[in-house]
Amino acid sequence: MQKIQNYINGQFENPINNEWLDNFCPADGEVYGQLPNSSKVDIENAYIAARSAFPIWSQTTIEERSRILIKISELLEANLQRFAEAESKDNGKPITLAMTVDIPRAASNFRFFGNAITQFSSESHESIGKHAINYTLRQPIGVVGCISPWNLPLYLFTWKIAPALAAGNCVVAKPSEITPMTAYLLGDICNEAGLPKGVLNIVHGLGTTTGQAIIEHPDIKAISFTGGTTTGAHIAKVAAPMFKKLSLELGGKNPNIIFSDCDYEDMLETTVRSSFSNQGQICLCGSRIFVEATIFEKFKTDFVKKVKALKVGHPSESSTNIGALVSKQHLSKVIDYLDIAIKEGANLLFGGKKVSVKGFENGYYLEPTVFEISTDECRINQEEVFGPVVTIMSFNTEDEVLQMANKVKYGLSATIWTNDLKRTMRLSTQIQAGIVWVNTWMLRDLRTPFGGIKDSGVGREGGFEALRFFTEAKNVCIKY
Ligand code: TXE
Repeated sequence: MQKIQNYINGQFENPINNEWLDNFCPADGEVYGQLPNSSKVDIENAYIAARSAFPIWSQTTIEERSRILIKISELLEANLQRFAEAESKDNGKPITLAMTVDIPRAASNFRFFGNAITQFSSESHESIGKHAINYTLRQPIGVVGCISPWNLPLYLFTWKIAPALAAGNCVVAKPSEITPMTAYLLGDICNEAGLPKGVLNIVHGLGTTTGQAIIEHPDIKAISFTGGTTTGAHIAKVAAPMFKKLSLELGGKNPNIIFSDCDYEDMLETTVRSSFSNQGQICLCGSRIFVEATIFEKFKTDFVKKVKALKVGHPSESSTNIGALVSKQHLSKVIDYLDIAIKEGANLLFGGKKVSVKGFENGYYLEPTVFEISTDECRINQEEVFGPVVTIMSFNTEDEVLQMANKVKYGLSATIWTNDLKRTMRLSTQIQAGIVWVNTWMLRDLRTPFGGIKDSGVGREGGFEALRFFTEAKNVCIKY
């Protein structure tokens, strides 16, 4: 059984209290490893290492920081297969997804921010008539905390770490206790790439203890967090009296709005993906599908036919479309929502049952599930299920669908399918979301801002937004 360790000051260490947590493989429900159940003391040690590394790292030239980040990216690419296998085993996601999305994107995160920092500039303003010049310094904050979830483990972990490091900060990071493996493997890669000791520290453990120690730490002055909305609210409350900078990327309940004038086949293919990729466990998944009444019946038939054809199977098989859900607890949360939907009168069009995969009967598999609903007020359409479950509902007018799209507490992303330019402009400005896709889904350009409004969070990451978050702006005014 593999025991993973914390990565502190460039070295691998057991937790001080020698306490361990089990790590389950979602594909078969077996314990296959252990991870540290770290305490406050481990976080303090990580903080001390980061603080000691900060004077040198923050003064390291931009070229050198960039070179090291790009080297990490290259090493991740060279180890693609090994990382993808680890990610798939730890999370239950199809290996094909880990090979084509998760690990390549983790490598891109380092490459992107390694390059972006060389282009990150600050402003200067001449105060005409006052004989003064102002310029703004963008200084690293110091030691920052990065806390990431289990759905896209290395992808989201590195999405935070890479800009934090690029900007000259030192980091105390905690991956999800449910999927710690690739973050653990990253430590060796960082050493090989020449990242100085203490610049990045990775501490494993539970959110309520290890994570809590990061957010409570008085000298960790910025926290970048991705996870559930309830946890996000808790972090905001703890951090507020210490005036920490916060970037919170939280849940979503995203509308996918389909008009009859769209490119139908493209829409259908993409809607299957936006519904069920990663077992529906992506905050950007379009779990509320609204279809214009004139094509509703056709869409219903075609969509359900495609969903029926998806293969639920062991994540390591290349033919698998839908792997295992991340944990037993999460599977049971999703199943509870199926019961709630039925009780509330939703019409089950397909799915809704656990799947027994031969040889892996204890794995956490669930059929992709489609409900037809007649009111958007039901819980299955309002609350974040975060599983392979979607609702479909028809609409008649643009105004009606806009109202329904906005009538949830979340505001992360939205997708619109139409070829009508004026409608595109009207809806994209009025939809309450941080990200709007038109005739596509999850097409990401890393230069663009990423984040949500309402209960989907505060702050933006991506591109220079992330570098702004991880720096303090200081204005200097010189009179001459
Ligand atoms: O997330 P948590 P959970 C949603 C999804 C899911 C729900 C709960 O609906 O069902 O959130 O998932 C750490 N101080 N998303 O419980 O708890 C925790 O250890 C500091 C949406 O798994 O928010 C982990 O590293 N840290 C989402 C991270 O927070 C704490 C992705 C996320 O865990 C902490 C995942 C604390 N007190 C779930 N408590 C998205 N936005 O993509 C927990 N953590």
